[in-house]
Amino acid sequence: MKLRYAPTSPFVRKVMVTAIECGLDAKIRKVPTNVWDPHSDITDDNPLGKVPALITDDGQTLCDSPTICAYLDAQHDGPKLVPAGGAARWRVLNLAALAQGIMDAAVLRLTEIRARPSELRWDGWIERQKGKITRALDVLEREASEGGLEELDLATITIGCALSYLDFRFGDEDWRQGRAALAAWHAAFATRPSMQATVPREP
Ligand SMILES: N[C@@H](CCC(=O)N[C@@H](CS)C(=O)NCC(=O)O)C(=O)O
Repeated sequence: MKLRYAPTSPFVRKVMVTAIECGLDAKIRKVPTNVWDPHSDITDDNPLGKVPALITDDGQTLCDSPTICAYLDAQHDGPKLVPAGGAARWRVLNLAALAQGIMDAAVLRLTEIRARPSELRWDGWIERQKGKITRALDVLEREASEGGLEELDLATITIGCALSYLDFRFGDEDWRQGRAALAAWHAAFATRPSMQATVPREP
């Protein structure tokens, strides 16, 4: 398998952590990709021009990290990262979607701040994204305080990567303030070898 990746993307990190936790990391060749380079060939693999994109051994290209993670989860015989059915399945998928939403909002915020000319910056948009992050974090704090994040699954992987991304890009804003349970959960989760092996770095 081949993974088009960027070392700072939270979506890519989620895929890489998933690959490690599923024991598939050694089967994936990682191809560094700068999606913002106008000469990048990423659109040959992903028409959306985004990373991650996974090219499977049978030549399919998969885009969007939830799809890629679902594919990887289907390629191993160990405990599955998404329960096969019942209420547990929808809970994991929903929490994963919530954490994915934090990533989406954080990346949109960063793009607005970094990529858009300052005279065109839309502060209302930035505030809107911040609100999404704050409300989602409050839900996750409740989950953590009720012991709802104890399993290793797609939800906890996505939450761990989303929180670490906030530290990486918005480290001056203390998401831990008033969220002691989530902070403690994240501190423990971040020590997993899969998280340690994928710490984001500027290229
Ligand atoms: N929903 C996608 C989001 C992927 C995404 O937005 N990746 C960013 C990097 S963090 C990207 O490639 N952006 C380039 C663009 O939007 O053109 C996923 O979960 O994989």
